[in-house]
Formats: sequence, structure tokens, C-alpha cells
Amino acid sequence: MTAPLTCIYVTDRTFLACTCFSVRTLIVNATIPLTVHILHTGIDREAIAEAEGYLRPAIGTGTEVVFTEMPPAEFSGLPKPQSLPSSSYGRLLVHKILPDLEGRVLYLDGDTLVDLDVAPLAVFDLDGAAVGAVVDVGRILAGRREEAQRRLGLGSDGDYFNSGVLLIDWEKWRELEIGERCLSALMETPARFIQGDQCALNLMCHQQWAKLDPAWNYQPADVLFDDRDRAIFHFLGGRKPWVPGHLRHPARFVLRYREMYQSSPWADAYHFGPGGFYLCASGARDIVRAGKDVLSRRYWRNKKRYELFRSR
Ligand SMILES: [Mn+2]
Repeated sequence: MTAPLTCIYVTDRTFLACTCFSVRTLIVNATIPLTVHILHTGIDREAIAEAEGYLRPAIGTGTEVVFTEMPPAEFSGLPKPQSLPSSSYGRLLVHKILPDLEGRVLYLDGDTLVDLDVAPLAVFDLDGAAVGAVVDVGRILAGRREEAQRRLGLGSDGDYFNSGVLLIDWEKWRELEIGERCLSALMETPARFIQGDQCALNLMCHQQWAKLDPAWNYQPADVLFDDRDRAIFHFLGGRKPWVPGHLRHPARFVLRYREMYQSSPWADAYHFGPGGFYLCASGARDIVRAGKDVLSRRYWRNKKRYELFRSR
């Protein structure tokens, strides 16, 4: 019997630890059986075995976690994304790596924590759309909504979604050949897609996506203006709560990541490569000493804009 919801992550060596934290929070909070596929590239067998060992105790009856390697050849010929690893294209290759998928598919970025039961997504009415997603709040606050509308031809009503959490109607996704069309567009006119695959997805899913409640992809701006205890928290952008010195995130997340690292096989890890995780004791101490959530002034100045946007 197929589990009612298939979940997909895409990771490389740098993102392996945080991806496993996200998977763990996903499965312990779910009240339905899940099939979780972790597609990976550039990670050796021992590291995968370690990750499997970390996740095993959390896996309940009916749920399975499957690691599958994405062959490096699949990435050849693709333009190098400006600020993203090549592995981020992996979600556009899912139809090749997992040809037998069907039904509902939930794609999740590895820089998320799932403090929600995802069961409602297995039956959420997408109203004929191929994808369910949440609007990219940071882009709105930065006043770049119109820029995306112009550049991608979304029209004056067209919103730009964040692609860190995607609820996919797999048959529709295949019928519209979204993965294939995104990849060819990225190869033909890479400059048009500043945010890489996220921009390409916004173009190819234009008028083909349904808005999900912000709780399903809760972004740093949401955490600051409309704090919720339960959400899929998405630590998007270059500043991650597990990197010391990046104080944009509320201390509760910084401390939570520290705890997760400490009780994981990656506790001794110092550097996972460029842009990757490192945690030094003094950095963590400084964050604790700050004693309160450290908030970005820019976001506070944008509070009004945020409220206006959420009310429409
Ligand atoms: Mn992300």
C-alpha cells in the first residue's frame, strides 16, 4: 500500500545534517504514514549510513525513509546557480530519479523544521492546480514583487511564491512537464532566473499554483511579525540559525539547532565546506548571552508593509 503522502528532500554534503533534522521533525509530528525520499549527490556511503542510523529510531510503523543517489551526470550542462548549490536543481529531476511516483508529493527544503502534522496536506484541495505554495514574504518586504512580475511576465496580479515547500499534484506536474520545462528554460536564459530554479518554477507554475496558509512555509519575516508556535519554519537565505554570528533568527531556533547538533552524529563537525555548518562554543555562548531574540531593524521598519500584505 502506498503511503498517503510522499515527501521529498534534495541534499548534498553541506545540507545533510539540517535535512536530517527536518526529516526527523517531519516524521515525529505526522499522524499519517509517510514515504520520505532523500535524494542526494556528492555524499559518500559512510555518511549516508550515519544519517540512516540517526533517523532510524524516529521512524514509526508505516513510514519509510529512502536515500537515493542522484547521478552527477544528470547535472551536467546545467548552468551553475549564482548563490545556490547545483543540488538545488535536484527537485527538477525528480521525475527521472523516481519515475514511479504518484499522488500527492510534498517537497521540502532541508533548511526547515516541521513543527506541524502534515496530514492535512495529503487531502488539501489544490483546486486543479499543479502546485500549492506560500508567497515569498521577503521579496514583498524588499519591494521586489513588481520586479519579479516584470522579469518573469507574471502580470500585475501574479504573486511570486517561495519554493522551499511545494505541495505537488504529481500527475499534473508530469502532464505539464514542469521539471523538464524549468530545466530547459534555465539552460536557455539563465540570467532571467536570478533565484535559479525558484524563478523558473514561478514562471512555469504561473496560474497553476494554489496559495497555502503561511504556516506551511513560515519565513523569517513571519517569525518576526506574526509569531506562531506551530509551523513549518523555513530558514531561507544565506543566514542560517546554526551558523554563529548570524543573529537574524530568534534565539529559540539558534538554541534548538545547537541541541540537535549536539545529540546527532554531527556534533564534532566543524566545517562542512563553503557556506556549510560550523559551530564554535564561543559563538553559541555569545548568542545565549544576548538573552533575547535579536531582530533585524529592516524587518521592523517593514512591519506595516507586512500587515498590509497579509490582509489582502
Ligand atoms: Mn530554503
